[in-house]
Amino acid sequence: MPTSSFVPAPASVAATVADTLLVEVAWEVCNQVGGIYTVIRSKVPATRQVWGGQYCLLGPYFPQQAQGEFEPDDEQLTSSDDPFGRAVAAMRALGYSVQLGTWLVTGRPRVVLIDPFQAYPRLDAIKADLWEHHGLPMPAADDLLHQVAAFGELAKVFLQLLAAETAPPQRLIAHFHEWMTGVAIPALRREQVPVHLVFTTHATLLGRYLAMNDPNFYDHLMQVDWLAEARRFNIEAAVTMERAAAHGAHVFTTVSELTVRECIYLLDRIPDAVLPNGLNIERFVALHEFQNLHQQYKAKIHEFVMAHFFQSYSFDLDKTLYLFTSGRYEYHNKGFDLTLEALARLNYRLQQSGLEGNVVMFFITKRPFTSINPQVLQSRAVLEEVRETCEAIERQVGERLFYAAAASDDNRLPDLSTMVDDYWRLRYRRTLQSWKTSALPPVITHNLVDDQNDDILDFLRRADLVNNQHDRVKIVYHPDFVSPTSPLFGMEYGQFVRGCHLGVFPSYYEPWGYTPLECVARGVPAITSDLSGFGDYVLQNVPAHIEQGIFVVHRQEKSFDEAAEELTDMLWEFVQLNRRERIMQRNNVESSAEMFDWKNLRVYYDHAYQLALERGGFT
Ligand code: U2F
Ligand code: UDP
Ligand code: G6P
Repeated sequence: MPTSSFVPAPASVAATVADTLLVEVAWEVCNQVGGIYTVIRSKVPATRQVWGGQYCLLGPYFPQQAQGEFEPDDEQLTSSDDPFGRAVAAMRALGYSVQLGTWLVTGRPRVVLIDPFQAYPRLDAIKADLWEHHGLPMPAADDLLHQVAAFGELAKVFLQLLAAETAPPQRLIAHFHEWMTGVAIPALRREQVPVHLVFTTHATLLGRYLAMNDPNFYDHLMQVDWLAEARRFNIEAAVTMERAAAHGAHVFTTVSELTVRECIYLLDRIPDAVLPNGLNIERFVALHEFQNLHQQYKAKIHEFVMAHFFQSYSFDLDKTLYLFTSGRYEYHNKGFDLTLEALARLNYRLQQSGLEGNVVMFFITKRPFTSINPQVLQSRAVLEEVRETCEAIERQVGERLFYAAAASDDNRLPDLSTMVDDYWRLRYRRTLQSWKTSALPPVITHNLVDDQNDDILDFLRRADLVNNQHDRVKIVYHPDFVSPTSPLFGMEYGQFVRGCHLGVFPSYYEPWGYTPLECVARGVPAITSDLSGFGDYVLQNVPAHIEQGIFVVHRQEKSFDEAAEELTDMLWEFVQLNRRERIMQRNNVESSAEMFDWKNLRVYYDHAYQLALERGGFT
């Protein structure tokens, strides 16, 4: 496996930026799909710090998605010293519809968005060109591929016009993320547009498919016949585009050394650099503030847990730990299978031990569902009523006690139960009676479209890990992302993360994996794996990661059983920590987050840009 040869020498940022414009092109600008959105969005402040007004993002315009993210600003067009505005004006003069404005995220960068559908009347010609000149096949009816081809053509036109606005010694770098935008690269090269081209793949398309379907993916990687496999999965067009972009770019990069291997064997080009992913780390001035937030959001999770479980049986919330995993539903790739196995083993160990306390494990992912389970919603609503009843009783007793205290001629506390009206007593009893049930708390919060063929449910049923009262590990499978509008949690994902005690992400295939890093940034310890780009980076660059609350499960060259045992041991050790130790561990985690700040990791991008300027050969 390639190692530290990919660590760059410090680049001279000033030399790179002088007289250079940078356009970063991504499908997920103002359009959230997956992890790439997090990359470009979180990087904006650090990028702007260096590039200022010489930086612009370019992406497809989907009005629905852009709503709330994008603010048009045509005033820039009239400013003659703004080359981006001038290029947009020139493109509009040719009859194109182009949006220019600001992305409403921290750092407020300038963005250009282009509606791909306007090129549809010329789609046949665009597709014919891609095939004729670059051997890129285009199926007749694939919506995404059509949008991608159309956007690629329009991005090329924009960059041509921008290059025409750029007089030497000014130079232009275009940095494309993923094949969806990289499709513009071959034509830019063929037409010799003076743009220095960088292409980053965040995962190889074929790698993702193979990993999902081959349990020995890493052993077979070296022998893969890419074309035959791409045809088998019916993704030949996209894979060919990815290869064309990788080969056409002046500088080709990926996000982790794990993905380097895939690039070599599946794309046939050794990446010039690895650009690890960071975050925009915002730290509080006082350390206790993030600890207070943990307490505050944990209280919200307590509310959910009370509503979900206490209807059937109760347990001590003060001795309950909240663990979670989250991400797209890739049962095997995201390590849900390993996590479940380890939880079943942990449950057994806890039952055998004399240890107190429970674990509630949340699976936060996305699966097609028809509705939230009405029983779960109902329970939540009734618990609200219980709370209102208790508050009414509290008010009544409070007022009457105050009066009795003032009027009393002895110092004895009166019998408080006599101070509650019969109405409230009955209501209290009735509400509780209608709430309590002998049924077990459901393991899933929603009704899935296909409940019979769900891998998580299948495991839980087979292992009888179904929230029995005697189970010490309880499960909540929430097949939708957490959001403030969801009636069950009613909080942002980031708040949910803060309220938990540990994130569990032992992925089998994960080019980078933001979810554990996002835990660390919020001071929540996390488990990752050595088959995730992030875990691999931690192993190589953070010697004291265990003390800092980042745990890496070894999956390379290990059997499923061995990895499950290691994960079980990690969970076992975690549940044995006392509160004081957990608080200290969170402090350590939070203070290690700084090394993943883009301010520190941006240097890898600077280096790639410098290399692109050296290689372009236009000036
Ligand atoms: C990688 O995460 P991604 O965001 O690339 O992964 P996904 O969430 O699966 O979504 C993006 C992919 O989905 C495809 C396309 C993208 O590569 O192939 N796609 C699509 O089919 N249709 C669309 O409209 C848009 C995208 C990686 F897996 C993580 O480990 C990293 O953390 C992350 C950031 O580097 O990149
Ligand atoms: N995520 C989210 N809401 C959720 C769960 C996850 O917004 O309820 C986000 C999470 O913050 C992260 C992204 O989904 O930024 C997953 O990125 P990752 O790199 O882990 O995996 P990818 O989906 O890119 O393979
Ligand atoms: C934070 C709060 C403390 C609280 C603790 C609970 O540190 O500032 O007041 O006691 O969280 O920690 P725990 O790991 O038990 O949720």
